[in-house]
Amino acid sequence: GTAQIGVTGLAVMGRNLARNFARNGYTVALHNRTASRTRELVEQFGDEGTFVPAETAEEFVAALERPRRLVVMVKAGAPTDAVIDEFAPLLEPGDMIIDGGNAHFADTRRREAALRERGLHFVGTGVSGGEEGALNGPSIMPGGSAESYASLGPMLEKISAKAADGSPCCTHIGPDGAGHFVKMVHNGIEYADMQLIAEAYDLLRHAAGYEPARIAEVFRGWNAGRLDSYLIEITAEVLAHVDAATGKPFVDVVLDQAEQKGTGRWTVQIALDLGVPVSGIAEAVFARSLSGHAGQRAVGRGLAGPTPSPLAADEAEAFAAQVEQALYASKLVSYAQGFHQLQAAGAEYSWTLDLGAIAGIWRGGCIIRAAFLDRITAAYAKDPALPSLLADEGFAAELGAAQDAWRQVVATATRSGIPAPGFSTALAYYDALRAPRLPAALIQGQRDFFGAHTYHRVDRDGVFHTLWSDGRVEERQS
Ligand code: NBP
Repeated sequence: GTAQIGVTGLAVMGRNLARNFARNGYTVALHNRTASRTRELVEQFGDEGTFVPAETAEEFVAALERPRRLVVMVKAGAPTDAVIDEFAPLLEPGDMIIDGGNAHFADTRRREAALRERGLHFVGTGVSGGEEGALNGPSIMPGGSAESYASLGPMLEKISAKAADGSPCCTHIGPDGAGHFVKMVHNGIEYADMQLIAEAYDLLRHAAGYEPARIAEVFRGWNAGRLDSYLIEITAEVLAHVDAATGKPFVDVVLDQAEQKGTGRWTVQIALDLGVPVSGIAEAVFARSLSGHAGQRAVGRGLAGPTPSPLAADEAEAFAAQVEQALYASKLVSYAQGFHQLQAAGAEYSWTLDLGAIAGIWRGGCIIRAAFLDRITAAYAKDPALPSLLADEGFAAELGAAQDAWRQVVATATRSGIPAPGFSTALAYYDALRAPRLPAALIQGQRDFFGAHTYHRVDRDGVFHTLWSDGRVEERQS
């Protein structure tokens, strides 16, 4: 075969990835379960590069140069297994199957182990940036063996987005499911970012009394500062948009029930298993879920709230500046939590994750791209063993400077009866980290009381249980 790469699964994502490879000079073999999609691609975009269309799996495999690089871009789940079962028997040792779908990392670990037994490389790869990214340069998070990356990496780096400094938004993340894991946490962080931005909007609208067009202006201003990011930029556009049919702000004609495809939920489920407090991501997932429970929300219409006390015009401007501080601080906390989850997963699954490099490849081609990610890369460059992003001096100083405003914003939200779960939980996390003593000591006492679950002491080593009926303390074998 002559094709350096093949793509099977030619819906929006696969088609655009195939075109991206072709536009970058690679010969691309094409295959899809329904052959009409393959023909359509060649008819519409055949002049963009060199394509080798194949109708059958055998033709497709024969079109590829060896070792074969076969990108699977089908619906995640059972379809991915079906495609693997179809192609694996046709492949030879050293060949690579690259799964670019949104697979659960546990499925990727299972598939990688099974294919490794047969001498095949399975490269679970996170691809971010939607169809637009797939065509013009996504952020790419490949897992799998280092050997496969040596052969595949340069091609993926070539078609990836480039950061402002020109570096590719693609790096070898780590073995087996590491790439899909990192993509999942990326999506979880995206949920938290979106929720925090939405809370900032809600507060500016209902506490400061700003109209959507005015809030769009505020966001444009923020986008010129440290919050400079794709999500802030598009938020300003959405808020400035006027519905053509009604002449109303677009945001006022959209049903306020947020949907989700599941990667945020996975992030939280796995964080619970790992014991990592990703409260910002969790609140974001719960907030979407709450928004969709129309029946529960109908009950809320009968519940009392505070007497409205809108801010005066001169207070509103100062408040908007405080919201910027609260948003930045809360964002920093949710990134610190997400990176804690990556750190914990690295330890659990024996992946050596380069956290600074991961922040680096999110600078372009993906939804959470932001100027701020350079700072995260710099923080890990300064100290690769940083236990938390909040341990970085620069970030800690910014949180210290933001905290008064942050507290004011959370207090205003509470007083005004405006829900701000993202801001509130981020602040609670910050304060919990700062606390010299946590009431966890009391919880240990309760556990020992009702279940003899034992406790450790601050003044002596060992495991203890109090005989609660008479106050005597027993030392237990640990
Ligand atoms: P879809 O997720 O809609 O999947 C459609 C493709 O899967 C078609 O090529 C279809 O073939 C193929 N397929 C199915 Br369904 N069942 C199959 C089976 N049993 N055997 C073989 N092929 C099968 O496509 P997409 O939206 O392009 O997404 C592709 C992957 O990329 C997904 O895993 C998705 O989660 C991920 N992703 C999507 C985005 C995005 O923005 N859409 C972003 C990032 C990642 P057919 O033509 O014969 O029906």
